[in-house]
Amino acid sequence: MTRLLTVAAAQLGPIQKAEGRDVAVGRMVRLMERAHARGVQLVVFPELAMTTFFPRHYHENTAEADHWFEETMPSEATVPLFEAARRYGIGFHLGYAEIAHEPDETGTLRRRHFNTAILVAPSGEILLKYRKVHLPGHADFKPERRVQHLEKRYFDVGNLGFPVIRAPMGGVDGLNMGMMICNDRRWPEAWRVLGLQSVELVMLGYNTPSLNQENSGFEAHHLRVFHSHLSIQAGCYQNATFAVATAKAGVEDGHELFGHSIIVNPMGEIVAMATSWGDELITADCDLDMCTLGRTTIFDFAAHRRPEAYGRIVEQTAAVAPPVWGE
Ligand code: ING
Repeated sequence: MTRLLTVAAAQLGPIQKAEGRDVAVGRMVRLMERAHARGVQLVVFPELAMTTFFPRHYHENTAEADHWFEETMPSEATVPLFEAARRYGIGFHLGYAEIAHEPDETGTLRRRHFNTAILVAPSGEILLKYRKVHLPGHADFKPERRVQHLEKRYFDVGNLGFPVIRAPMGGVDGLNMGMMICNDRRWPEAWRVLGLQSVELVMLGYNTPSLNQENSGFEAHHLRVFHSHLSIQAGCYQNATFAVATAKAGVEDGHELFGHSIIVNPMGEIVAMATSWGDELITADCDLDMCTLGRTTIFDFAAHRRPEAYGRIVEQTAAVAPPVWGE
């Protein structure tokens, strides 16, 4: 029996700092309507999908950024999404800023902040939650930067690992689904941890500036999209999985994010790509049995991986250069 799932990347155009969540959620519901008309069974929305990319804005008192976060899920702002999911029988992935009251690593109950994504079944049940592990940028104001990137200021490092669940979706009885968020896609370790759980569909949202904001060297503009696609295509090929990668794009209060959302198959091929930097729905029929070839031949992990040679990957954080020859 063919395991076929019709998926969509529901790319969002810009959300201005002054715009409320209702504006973005309204646009997202309209994208779900369009997805329903195309027979889509699972929609992937971007990272931090309901608000502007607020980590570009500095707040001395980080509590001033709390209004960008959801304290419950579903939250009042997201109810229309859960209602649309039920109405259309569509599952959805949503990226948002999460405040959670839970113990930290010392066991102290705290009000914690995460860059979070959830997978929601058509019934409204939250099937999976992931919290962003690789937080790029910096924690303190950096005057030399063109634009700040303060994810390390506003978010805790994700504490859920990279989970994969096997759950029904669309007409498929059991499908291995996992997530990552934005910068995670640049780290092969994230893909491999999902691959070691036999993931078949990776969902990821991103908000990525179209120009280098670090002022620390020349980076040709076209490389921004190239590096994003390279990372996702490699991740899919090397772990024999599909991925749906969805951008929030366009110019937010003068700051440009690139779009070019893509859906990639287990051979690493881009099977659909957005070409605007606005609200755009791209779709693909994923034959999940396409994952089998890679994971039973070239990426048959049981047959070919040699963990005894990989110690550095978990033993080291920073790179350690070798001693100079002959010294
Ligand atoms: N954004 C960017 C990303 O990883 C970035 C940050 C851009 C890092 C380009 C390095 C190079 O796509 C988020 N939100 O992670």
